[in-house]
Amino acid sequence: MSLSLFDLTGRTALITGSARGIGMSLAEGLGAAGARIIVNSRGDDAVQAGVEHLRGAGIDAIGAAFDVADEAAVRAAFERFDADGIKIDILVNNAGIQHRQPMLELALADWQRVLDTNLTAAFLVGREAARRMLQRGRGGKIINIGSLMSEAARATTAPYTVAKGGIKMLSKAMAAEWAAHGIQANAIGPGYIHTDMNEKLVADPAFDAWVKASNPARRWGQPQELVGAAIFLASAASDYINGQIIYVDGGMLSVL
Ligand code: GCO
Repeated sequence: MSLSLFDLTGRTALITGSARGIGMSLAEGLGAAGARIIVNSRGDDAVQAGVEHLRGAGIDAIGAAFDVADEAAVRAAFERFDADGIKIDILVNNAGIQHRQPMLELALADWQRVLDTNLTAAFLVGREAARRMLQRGRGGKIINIGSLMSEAARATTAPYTVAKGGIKMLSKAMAAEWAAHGIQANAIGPGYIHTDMNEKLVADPAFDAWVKASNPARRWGQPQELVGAAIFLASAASDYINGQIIYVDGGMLSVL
């Protein structure tokens, strides 16, 4: 079998929240596999820095700064893609925030903010991307970034947990409506990955020890370790896979 099955040359990938962290690692990985990368974040400066970083690595990259949780901003961004002749073949709904607080103390505004960014945004961006994939009749790939919290809860992370559980089911809903049109929608569930969002957890000796004791791999994951699953789900290798979630967690969800 040829490795061209995993070749993304000629495809364009929009990765939301890709100016840093997991999103940037996925941008580097999909770019190295041949895709043109659209870097997204809310801020122009962060997007431009991400584009320059990727270009420095020889990756074809452009930027699109917009708030993925703002319906009007998402629509306007896709209208700009249309006007510029940019056709998105691969969408990675990666943008996400964390808010750790016991539910009894949690303000509705914080609950809503996490759900808007971590779940509703995937619907808003997915809807616009799928609309165009259907119109083009060439199918496409949607990869939603879930979490261990797509499957299990950790106290003090309720809105994040609920949103990531929703990401798993949104991937199935997308498959239910769009798979017949050649759009494969799936999810990746990262485990405890050493990113800036988790820096405080890594630095906490008790939490660090818990992650290592609870994980058969006995270590935190690295963002780059998500790239293989992303290339797989972004490529022809997954053309008959719909509505699945691949946990890249060292086995943490598989053991007691
Ligand atoms: C936490 C962490 C987790 C990880 C990751 C696990 O507070 O427990 O932020 O949510 O970020 O999502 O899969």
